[in-house]
Amino acid sequence: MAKSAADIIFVLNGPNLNLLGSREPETYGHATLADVERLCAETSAKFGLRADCRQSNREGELIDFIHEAHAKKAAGIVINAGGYSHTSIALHDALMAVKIPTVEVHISNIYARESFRHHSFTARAAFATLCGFGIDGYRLAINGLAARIGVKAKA
Ligand code: CA2
Repeated sequence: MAKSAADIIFVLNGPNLNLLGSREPETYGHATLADVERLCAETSAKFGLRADCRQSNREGELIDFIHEAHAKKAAGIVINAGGYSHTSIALHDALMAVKIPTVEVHISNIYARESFRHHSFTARAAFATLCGFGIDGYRLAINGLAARIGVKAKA
């Protein structure tokens, strides 16, 4: 049966995350964005959820995705806004406006890196943040999101 709107989780990746697996493996590992999206699809499916995965290098397009998540009555958002996490009040405002349970993910441990990465505007709009787990952070985020919205793993 087709999934209802409330079964959708939006997984949003921001600028430069399309480069995953091709550069800076010491910081971001060897997995590609396609690997991340596969992991999110598989993890979501365990809960009977569907991951709608998007990536953009443009702030406004990421805001449009957040609005679309609202329009489609998405059950949750997992977001790695990349560098925009540290700069974008507009992304923070979009997340606050839609009131969708949100988890922020960072592949690297942003607190073990440069001080300009230690603050995240988007984290203020999320109920939880994960960083430093590599791409496994996305799996953990979906597990945490499912628990938060009261969805149990299917037998
Ligand atoms: O650790 C993360 O997931 C970050 O959100 C990644 C952002 C960075 O600006 C944040 O501070 C932390 C950068 C994404 C760049 O991704 C690349 C992946 C591979 C090669 C080069 C860049």
